[in-house]
Amino acid sequence: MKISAARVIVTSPGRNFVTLKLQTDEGLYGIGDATLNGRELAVVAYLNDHVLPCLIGRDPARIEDIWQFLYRGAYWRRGPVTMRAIAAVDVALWDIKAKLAGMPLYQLLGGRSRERVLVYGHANGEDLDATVDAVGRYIDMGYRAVRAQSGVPGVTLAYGVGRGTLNYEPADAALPTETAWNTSRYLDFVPRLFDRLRARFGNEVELLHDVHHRLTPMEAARLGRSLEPHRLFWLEDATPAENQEAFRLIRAHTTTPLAVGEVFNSIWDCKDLIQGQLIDYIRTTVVGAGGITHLRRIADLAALYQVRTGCHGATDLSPVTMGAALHFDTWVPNFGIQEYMRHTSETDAVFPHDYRFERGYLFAGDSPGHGVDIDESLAARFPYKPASLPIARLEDGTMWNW
Ligand code: KDG
Ligand code: MG
Repeated sequence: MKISAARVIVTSPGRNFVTLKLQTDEGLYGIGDATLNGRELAVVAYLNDHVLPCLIGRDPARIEDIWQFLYRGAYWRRGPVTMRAIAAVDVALWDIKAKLAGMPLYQLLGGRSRERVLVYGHANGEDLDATVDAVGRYIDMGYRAVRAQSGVPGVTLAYGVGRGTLNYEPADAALPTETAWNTSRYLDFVPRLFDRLRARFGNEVELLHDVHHRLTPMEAARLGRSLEPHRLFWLEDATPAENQEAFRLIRAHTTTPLAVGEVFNSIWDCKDLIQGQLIDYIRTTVVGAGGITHLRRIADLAALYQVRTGCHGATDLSPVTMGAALHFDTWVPNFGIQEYMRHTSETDAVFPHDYRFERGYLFAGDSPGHGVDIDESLAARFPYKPASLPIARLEDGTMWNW
């Protein structure tokens, strides 16, 4: 069998997605996600100009060799654009291999380690009352784990606050929206939010919170310590992790579990965090880090240090990533949790899939492959729309981490 054609499909059913379709000379095809929020066309160009011409005529069964060819062979290694392009190829190849075997992808990875995949949803509100109500709505929908984000009094456009729907999309304008940040107000507010949530919902529900890179290591340590009584499932991205060593300081001061890694794209971004046992959950996902082939290596390293997985699953990762991630989650021995932000109904229609949500869990389907397809004629009805992620500045105008 040979790869006979490769095509990139860009569609925007509510938001932009980049999908790779690899076809074989025997009629089988596989699809992979290559979406990079706000930088979609950079990955399209990388795939079209540098990756796809090298794939035609290759044996699709040689997943590992093609991965090494695209990673080592590029000379310029890593980075979000390269690793997303590699991920799209890798996932499409696993899809083909599993379809050829007539098996759901989790069977090829080693089979089931669990019956269902625990997920967390995103509750958010413009203020404390609205956020408490939003968490209640997620619990009513059956969620057992909920991420809570709230508007902060005195902070314009705090991270993670949606506009009253289940689908929060931060890439809201062609050019970046500017938001203003105030750390003191945030640090005073967050413990009050979790006081209210625990008082209202008790300890049964798992609660999570995303700092979205806004704090320094010492501020993060202070927040982690102040949230210890609220028994969070995790505190996410408490400080930027380019310097992995920074987490040592946070770790020394708090027992609140730490999660990081949605922006990582290789094992090298988290090697010290894992080996130093500086985190509890690794957030890297299939599309972010070179596909199933590389994510598996990260998970295996993490398992040695009792670090568990918590794959990124925001709506800017397409249903193809969600499908592949659910097969990975069904197999991976050191599974922690899976993020699950619901896609719009338009997106779900463009990407027919066989995974399903029930009472706080997602279930990978049993059809051969990763179980997600693309309806190309429907996709063509939603043309690409430029959209950027926001930026954050401190109140004096200094650029900050969004
Ligand atoms: O594109 C950026 C989003 O994926 C990110 O803001 C979502 O932080 C996020 C999360 O935890 O889902
Ligand atoms: Mg996050």
